[in-house]
Formats: sequence, C-alpha cells, structure tokens
Amino acid sequence: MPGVSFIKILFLYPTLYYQNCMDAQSSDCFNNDWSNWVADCAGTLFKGRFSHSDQISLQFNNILGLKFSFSFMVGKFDSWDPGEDQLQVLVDDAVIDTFTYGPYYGTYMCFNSTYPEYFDSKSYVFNLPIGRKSLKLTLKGSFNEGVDNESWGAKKFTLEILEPCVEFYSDCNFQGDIWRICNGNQTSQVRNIPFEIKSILIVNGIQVKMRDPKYNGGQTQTYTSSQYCLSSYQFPKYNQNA
Ligand SMILES: *[C@@H]1O[C@H](CO)[C@@H](O)[C@H](O)[C@H]1NC(C)=O
Ligand SMILES: *[C@@H]1O[C@H](CO)[C@@H](O)[C@H](O)[C@H]1NC(C)=O
Ligand SMILES: *[C@@H]1O[C@H](CO)[C@@H](O)[C@H](O)[C@H]1NC(C)=O
Ligand SMILES: [Ca+2]
Ligand SMILES: [Ca+2]
Repeated sequence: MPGVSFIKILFLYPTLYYQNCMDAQSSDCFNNDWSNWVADCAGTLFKGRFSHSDQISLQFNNILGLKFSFSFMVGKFDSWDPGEDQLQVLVDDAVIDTFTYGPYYGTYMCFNSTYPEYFDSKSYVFNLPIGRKSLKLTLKGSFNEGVDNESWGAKKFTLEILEPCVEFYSDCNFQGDIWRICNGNQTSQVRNIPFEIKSILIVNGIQVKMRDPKYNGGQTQTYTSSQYCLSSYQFPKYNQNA
C-alpha cells in the first residue's frame, strides 16, 4: 500500500461560526437575521422591541459539531414583572433557560421614563446529538402588557462551535455513507476511509488537507469550505479490508 496518501484535519477552535449586531450601531443589526425590527435604546441598537408572546429564531443548516456556545445580550426595557413576564432561550425547541427581572431593575435609559432598563450578557454551552446537521435557536417572550409598558430586545448574537466535526460522504451533496471525525478525537493523519469520497461537509474555520499520488498529480489539496461533489475522486485508497 502506498504510504503517501493522507487526510489531515486542522481544527482551529473555538470556531466562531456566527456573529450579528455586535456593536452599538452595527449596520447588520438591520439585516433580517432573527427579526427586521430594530430599536435604539440610548444609542445602542437592539433587535426589538418585542412584547406579548413575540419570539425570534434563527435556523442554522449544514452546521456540524458536538458542542456549541451561544451568547447574546438581552435588553430589559421598562416594567418586567417577575412571575408574570419572562424570556426563554430554546435550542431546537427545548427550553434551556428562563429568566426575568424586576420592574425597577437597572438604570433609566430609554423608552418609558417611569421604568429603568438593564442590559445583560447571556451565554450557554450545549451539545447536539452526533449526526445532527441543523440547529435552531429561539428567544421566546411571555409578557402580558404592550411595548409601552414592558418589552425586550437582543443583540450581540454569537455562535461558536467548541467541538467541530468534519463529515466525508460516499455520494455528492452530503448523501450516502458517512465517515465523521470530531475534534474530540482529532487525528492528524488518517490513512483509510472505508469508501470513495464524493462530498465533504466542512464548517468555517476548519482546514482539510488531502493528498494521494493518483489525485491532482500528487499535490496536497487544502479545503476550507464544503465540497458538494468531487467527481472521479479516488482518494483515499479504498480499503475493503478495513
Ligand atoms: C400599561 O400599564 C398601565 C398601568 O399599569 C395600564 O393601565 C395599561 O393598561 C398598560 N398598557 C398595556 C398596553 O398593557
Ligand atoms: C409608561 O408606563 C406607565 C405605567 O405602566 C403607563 O401608564 C404609561 O402610559 C407609559 N408611558 C408611555 C409614554 O407609554
Ligand atoms: C471520531 O468519533 C466519532 C464519534 O464518536 C466517530 O464516529 C468517528 O468514527 C471517530 N473517528 C475516528 C478516526 O476515531
Ligand atoms: Ca425606561
Ligand atoms: Ca407584566
């Protein structure tokens, strides 16, 4: 067996996968991620304001990992009543946190001058089942009065992949048999994958290097993004006895 074929995977972690509305006046606060509603509280832009049963979500597709970190900043605006008004954080429709604040919690900054505001940073680490390729994050409110009295907003959305994975497939478009490697069991060199590779799912921040004497004149290929269809790809050497 020729000894020069290899696959090398470089996991640069934590992998910053997504950010939105990070600064006080970031222009991407106005994009359609989460919501196209934008509120300005004393010079700081938030997605919002939301009240009653408003909820905002973002769906991520073709994302691969075992462990993630999601963070954002919540704006508590005006008169939240504990026990009555609350905000929930959901991952794929499962609640991972529920929180509230008192009506006089914070400092007077914007909107209804009778009640103060509070900006709070939230951060969550969670796992996804192996093989899951999508993720939906949701912020869901429950308030019994309108935005004139009590409301919320959110900004500084960040999603990091703490344990990313790469998946190799026997067919194009991420179909067929799967061979997966995650950074929890990172191997710098892999010599045998039990099928011919037709596509590779690679999230931002990961490098996959491959070389085989029969492919591309034996030159090392470096992939930094997903490969949807590698036709006539014969690498790595198909090992039927693996
Ligand atoms: C706001 O609060 C006031 C005073 O508690 C109440 O009378 C009013 O109905 C509330 N407005 C809404 C929209 O719930
Ligand atoms: C501020 O809140 C009070 C009490 O809930 C309400 O009566 C009033 O209408 C609100 N003011 C404005 C400007 O919305
Ligand atoms: C790495 O771990 C994943 C999940 O446990 C497993 O499917 C995969 O085969 C492992 N790869 C190697 C090279 O050990
Ligand atoms: Ca206020
Ligand atoms: Ca209330």
